[in-house]
Amino acid sequence: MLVKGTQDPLEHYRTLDVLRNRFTREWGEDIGELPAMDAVERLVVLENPRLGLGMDLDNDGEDGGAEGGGIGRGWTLGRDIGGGDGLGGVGSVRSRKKEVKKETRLGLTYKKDKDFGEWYSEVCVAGEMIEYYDISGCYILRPWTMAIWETLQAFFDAEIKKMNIKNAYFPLFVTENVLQKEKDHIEGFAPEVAWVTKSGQSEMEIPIAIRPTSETVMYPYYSKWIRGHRDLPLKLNQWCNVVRWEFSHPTPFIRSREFLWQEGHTAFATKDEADQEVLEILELYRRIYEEFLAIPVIKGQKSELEKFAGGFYTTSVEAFIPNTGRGIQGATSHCLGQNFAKMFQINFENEKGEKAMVWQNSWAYSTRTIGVMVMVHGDDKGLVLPPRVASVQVIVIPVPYKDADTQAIFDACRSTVETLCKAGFRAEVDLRDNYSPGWKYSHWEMKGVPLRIEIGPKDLANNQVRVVRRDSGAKMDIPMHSLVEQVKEILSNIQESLFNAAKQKREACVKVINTWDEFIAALNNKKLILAPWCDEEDVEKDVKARTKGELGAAKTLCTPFDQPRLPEGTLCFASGRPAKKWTYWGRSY
Ligand code: 86X
Repeated sequence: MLVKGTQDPLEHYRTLDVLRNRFTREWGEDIGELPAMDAVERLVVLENPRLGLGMDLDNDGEDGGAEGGGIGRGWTLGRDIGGGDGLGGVGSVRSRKKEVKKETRLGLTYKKDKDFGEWYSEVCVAGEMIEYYDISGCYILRPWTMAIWETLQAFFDAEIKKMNIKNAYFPLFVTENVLQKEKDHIEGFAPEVAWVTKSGQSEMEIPIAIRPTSETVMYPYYSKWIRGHRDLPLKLNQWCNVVRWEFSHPTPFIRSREFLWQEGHTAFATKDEADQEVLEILELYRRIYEEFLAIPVIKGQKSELEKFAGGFYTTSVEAFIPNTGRGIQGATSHCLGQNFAKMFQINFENEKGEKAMVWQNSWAYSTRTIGVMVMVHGDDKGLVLPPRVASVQVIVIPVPYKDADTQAIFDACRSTVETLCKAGFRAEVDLRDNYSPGWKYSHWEMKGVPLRIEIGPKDLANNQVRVVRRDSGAKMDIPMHSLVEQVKEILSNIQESLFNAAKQKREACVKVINTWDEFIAALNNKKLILAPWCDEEDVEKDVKARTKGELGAAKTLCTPFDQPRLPEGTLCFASGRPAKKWTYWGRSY
């Protein structure tokens, strides 16, 4: 194999395992995705024992690791049998420059502010959160993702247990009959339902659906289990996956065909109890976003058009993505009223011995939370993880110079990690000897680790470490004796700074408007619009129709609970009728 512009004095790169995007010395021996991968602009494999044919690979970055698999990030398979000289000719000055730059850093191809969509996919993959799968809209959640999910899960699970909500697990499958039971609200969703119609080669007698949400799976049993007022409240939650076969553009975490979530389904004797729980759960969702993911959210109520059709009212936490100017629903907490109780006959005998219907709630948050985090905090170097959710909060990297006592540096690194772990931090050391310190810096920056500690000969001599913040790039030297206190301080400062920066960015996007012209101007400027509204359903439909286009229509995000004063006589921006409330509008995910 001949690689253009790649220095390979050790002759490591003998073979490129095309199927796995890995360089190997021998077939089957994996020596990793090397930093020099990006330096290869074009390579010709003259003989390949697996494929039999010679081939020509272009590293033009167009593939971007997106849809359809391909052979990996930035690589496309071309065919130019015998056409290349294996050296790719003499590169232009420009392309040589590019090679040098690419050789020294493993960076992202796309910029957040320039190509946001491509940047997002690339950062999810390069940060090792996600791997694309060969079914469109399905993604592998890698350990780096699952650790964050588990942190959010541990928090929420503990909080709902304090509320005496119990976990249960209901089946993945639902029969057509049962699914159709709530046909009014299923109607609109029907195209998204995935069905199992065969077992082996034989058609099944009755096809079964895969749950898109579990109302129809659970509520027949709520009807069975609830008899008298002493059976109430019934408060169950389940952690599971759901499948919605979406047709609009799939995006990792944000819109995937299968995702993980929790769904809570509760039943009460009174409306008051239900109302109170809706807000208690919504507050937990706010805390997930603001306290863990460092993302500011707006709590509010959904409009009639945007609420869960089967419910009574819907509350949500809404986040905002400044780069695309889109709102994104972060989580929802619904009061279902007695609608489902009617459909599924969930009745009970009250204290007076009369037959009554239960009041129900349902609420959910999903792995979408993690996508919002990537979008809000990530930068051109990769992921930026808030310390509270990062599975590695501190990465320690040895920096041995040529004549330095490598063993002593390694020992100092190990003991630093031990000190930090004992103090309750999540710290790791990267002692790999096949990567340079510089490569490791980029690698862990790409993965978004909040704090890096470098230990070199000078640090060793001075009994100090050098720390570098992922969020700001700020560097400082810390004496060993105050390591624990200072790391604690810096991590909590990073958590706070990330939230403040995100909040400031969002605030800069909020635009208060009063007229239709102002509304359109703000929409075109990617603003999060706060507008006085008459709260009429057909007015929202009209706004949707009038703003329809390539980017999608504008709609209400929520009516914030926190309402600014609405001066007497204020008119609706869209209808000119008297305004009833301030409502957030915008395009959304
Ligand atoms: C709406 C409503 C509700 C329990 C929640 O938001 C919280 C947790 N569920 C979910 N919804 C559907 O009901 C639905 C139904 C079908 Cl059949 C579907 F294919 C997709 C759906 N998407 C959302």
